Order: sequence, then structure tokens, then C-alpha cells
Amino acid sequence: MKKIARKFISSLCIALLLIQSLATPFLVSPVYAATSPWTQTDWSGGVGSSTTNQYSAASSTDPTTTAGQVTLATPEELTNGGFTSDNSSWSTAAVPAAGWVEVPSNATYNPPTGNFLAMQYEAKYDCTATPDGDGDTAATCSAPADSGAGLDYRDIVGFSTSRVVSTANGAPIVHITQTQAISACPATYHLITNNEWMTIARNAEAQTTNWANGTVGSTVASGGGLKRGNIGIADSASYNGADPEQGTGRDTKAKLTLSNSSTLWDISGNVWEWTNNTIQRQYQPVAWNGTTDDATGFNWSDFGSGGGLTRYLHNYKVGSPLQIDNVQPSNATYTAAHGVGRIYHYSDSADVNTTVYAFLREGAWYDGAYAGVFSLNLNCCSRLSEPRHWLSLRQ
Ligand SMILES: [Ca+2]
Ligand SMILES: [Ca+2]
Ligand SMILES: [Ca+2]
Repeated sequence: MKKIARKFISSLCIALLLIQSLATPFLVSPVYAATSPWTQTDWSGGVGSSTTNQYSAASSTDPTTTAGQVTLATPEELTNGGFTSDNSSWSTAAVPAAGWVEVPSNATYNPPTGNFLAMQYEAKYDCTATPDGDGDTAATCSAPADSGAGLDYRDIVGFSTSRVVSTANGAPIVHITQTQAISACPATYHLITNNEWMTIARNAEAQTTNWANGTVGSTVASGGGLKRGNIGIADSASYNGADPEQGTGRDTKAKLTLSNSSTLWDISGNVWEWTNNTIQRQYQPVAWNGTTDDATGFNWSDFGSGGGLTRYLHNYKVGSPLQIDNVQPSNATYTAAHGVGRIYHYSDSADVNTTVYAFLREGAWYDGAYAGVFSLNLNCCSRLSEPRHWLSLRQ
């Protein structure tokens, strides 16, 4: 059985309320008025023209002052009627702060409503005496290195949410519980939800650039696979880096790119990530053991046959909050053979146990093919029954 090293878990904070966090509207509405930068990506029709996709507010700031950008002051509006039917060349997205990326919404997952921001990196901690906005190592934070791995949350003196940062540099915060991760997110941010995680993961799944050979649906054995980063083995989709890695200039197998070109690091591999969800054991899915429904409790399963394990998911329980859209890729035939990871869960169709377990996602530097952006562990660190000390914050 593949064990989980529970102390090497990280988490993400999410910024969902973009208007609060960036003072910029995120959603496109029929009336285009704003006090924030709006970016037009196609100026081929000429500045100020009234053709489709061109702005026509005469009083607006000269867009040439910032390439491709026009700034509107209240109550200026973009009045081109074409926008109501075609705004394809316009982006009304907020410009995320450094270290944060915009995630396109997915109608399957609501909430979140609309796009949201997520940390680009595993959560780090800025502990220099005068904060410089950059994450630091355990040594800089005067914290004992946790087996050389990460920054132990328990060793941080006077923890402040304002010092949680999303930067390439710095050791990932580890040894933090789900409950602590929830409270460690700065005001107006929250720990990423499983819906938000799935929004990211399924977007990444659909991008050719995230597959090692550029072919969506390819297998690791064929030189492809969905990139799964620093997971302790070396193949087309994976590599064996430091335990864990940090900093810049890293192997790009640790990076996944979304449809809007946002890039996120280590959402597969390096350290595990918390999401905000929990589930009672009785609602965990049932696996097939090759002959019959498995009733042996906690173990790993593939998402389907052909992933390398004898045990694979057979059915999700009726009435359970965990169904296929809460864990698996949009293509239900993908397994660890495709690099998407595995699920660690309690299998017993007759189980009635109500113990609560938290959602851990995506695997760490030692998990090998068990890791992947869709990997889910449901035997870790119940925030109700096991207030232990693990993890690292994120987004
Ligand atoms: Ca610093
Ligand atoms: Ca390694
Ligand atoms: Ca990670």
C-alpha cells in the first residue's frame, strides 16, 4: 500500500471576490462602464472606430498611452452595440496581482460564479524582518527544516496571514491542518474549494500544451501523459526533483497552463494541497477488485480499468456529495496511465461510518504515478477528528 506522508501537505488560498481584492469587475456585462483598465486585444479596426469590437467612448483616455489598454472613468461607457453580441476581442478581466492568476469559470461548477483568482504557486511565507513580499526558506524563518522539506507551520512564530505569499521563492508551508489552512488565508481570500480545484484541473486537462507529447488523451507509456511534475519518478510527464522544490528555473513539467494562458505551478506534485471540502466515510465511492465490489476499506484505486491497479472505481454512492464531476477528468477513461493520478478512499458498499475526512489533492514529490492534478486522498487529516499538524498553504 502506498502511504501518505501526512506532514507534507500544502494548501491554497483563493481570491473569489475580485471586486474586493482588485477593485476591478470581473464579469462581462451588457453595459461597459468601469473605473479600471479594460484591455482590448485587437485594434485592427482602428482606435475609436465604431466597428465591431472597437471602443467608441470619445471621452475615454487615449488608449495609446498604454499599449492595448483604455482606461474609462465613471460614468464613461463602451457604447458599441457590437459588444452585446461579440466581445471576443476584449478582455474585461482584472489584471491579477503578481503571483496570482485568473481561472476561467466552468459551468459544471457553480459556485464559483464566474472567473476567479488563484495562487500561481504553493503558498510560501515572507518572514524577513521587513516584509519584502517574497517567500523565504525555513532557515531564514528561524524554523527547523522539516526533514529538509518545506517550512513547518508549527515553527512559525507569530504567524500572520498578511505574510502568506504566492511566490516562486521560499519553502512551501507544510505541517498545517485543513482547519489551520482555512484560517491562514488572508482576509477576502479563502482556502480553495474542491469545485474551484476541479475548474482548474479540467481546464488544464483540455490544453494540448499540458500533455507531454502535445496530444490530449495520450499515455505516459507512449511518451505523453498529463504533466504531473515533481513526483519522484522520471518519465515523459514527470521528474524527480528536490523534496520539495522551490524557486525559479524549474522543470516545466511542474507547470500547467490554462485556456487563458494562466500558468500554475505544482498543482500536481511537490506537496499535497488542501481543499475546503470534507466527506463522511460512508459516502466514499466503491471500487471493483477485479472480481467483485471491494470491501477492504482504505486503499488506492485507479479511476478506471487500465491504470495499473487491480482495484479501480466502480460506482459513486447515491446521495453522496462525491460524484464523478467532483474528482475525475472530463474524460472518464483517463487513469494513472494518462498521468491524471489516483484516488485513496474507503471502499465498502455497506459502510455506515460517519467519520469526516478532508479532501487532499494531487500528490507530492514521493507519490509517483499516484500523483496527478486529479489525485484525491480521502483518508487524511479529518478536520473534525484529527487535528494534527501538516501542510502548506496555497492560493
Ligand atoms: Ca521575504
Ligand atoms: Ca525527489
Ligand atoms: Ca502541489
